[in-house]
Amino acid sequence: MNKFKGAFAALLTPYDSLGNINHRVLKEQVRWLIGQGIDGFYVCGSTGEAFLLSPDERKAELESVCEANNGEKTVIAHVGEIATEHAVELARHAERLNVDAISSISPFYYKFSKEEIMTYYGELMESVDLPFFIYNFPKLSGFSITLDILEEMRKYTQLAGVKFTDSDFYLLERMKRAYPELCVWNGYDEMLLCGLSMGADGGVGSTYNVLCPAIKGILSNFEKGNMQKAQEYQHLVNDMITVMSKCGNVFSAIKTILTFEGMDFGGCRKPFHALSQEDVENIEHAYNVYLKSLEKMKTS
Ligand code: MN9
Repeated sequence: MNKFKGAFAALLTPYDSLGNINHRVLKEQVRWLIGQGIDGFYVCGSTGEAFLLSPDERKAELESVCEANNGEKTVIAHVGEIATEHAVELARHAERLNVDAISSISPFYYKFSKEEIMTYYGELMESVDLPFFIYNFPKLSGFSITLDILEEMRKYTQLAGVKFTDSDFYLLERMKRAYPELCVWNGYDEMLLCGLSMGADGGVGSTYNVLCPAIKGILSNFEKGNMQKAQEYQHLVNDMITVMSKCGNVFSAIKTILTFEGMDFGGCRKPFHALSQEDVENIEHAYNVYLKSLEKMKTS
């Protein structure tokens, strides 16, 4: 079994009433997701509010996840930062924790040249002895990984794949076609089935934290060639994502559902806004409908 195939939850960061990371809830979440059938964890990515955390908080978060996971599922540490040195420091820390892989968004905010970004990735890959996944998220990073870039980066044996958060599925297909040995993860949960159809090996997603059984339903039915059933699961997922997206902040919406499930995640760090009471009620209603539909689908 390839440990990089399947469904990986982009973990969220829970906070206590003082605004500090709530490690107890974080560990509970890891165990709960293992019970739900998750294949692994993507730690301190966009969903984990990486850029709203201090480097020490990111390290502590990864330590708690590894402790709760206890070597059972795949752990991928997102170590992306603007400064190469900072990312390298996080990568070395992740290596000491024996994670399965590291991953990084391209350095952002400043308009770094392609060469600067390639040097960043090269130095990061060479700093540790771990498989590496490029985090391609052009909409937020402003930088898109192309086939030429992949070709250049293949000189690093650490390069293991791409987390592909984009809806250019033609590019995803071209990547898998040219480099079948690279693992490509679909990044937009609402389009998981498109990504799989074009060759993705699985997905990393924020909504996997609360919709894991439906996500696994998409993956397993796709694998069996049962497209109709896979589509039905994608509809279930998307009905939820539509409601969650209306809240403005999907992460707070997911945290709200986890709080319904008994894990008090708090909100997101400021400047993110808290959800309105109306948003919370809409999410509660949609989640109850989702749970009922899921039960029905399991028995149909
Ligand atoms: O990690 C997530 N990306 C971002 C992937 O949120 C930036 C996705 O899981 C989305 O949250 C999800 C909802 O749009 O597809």
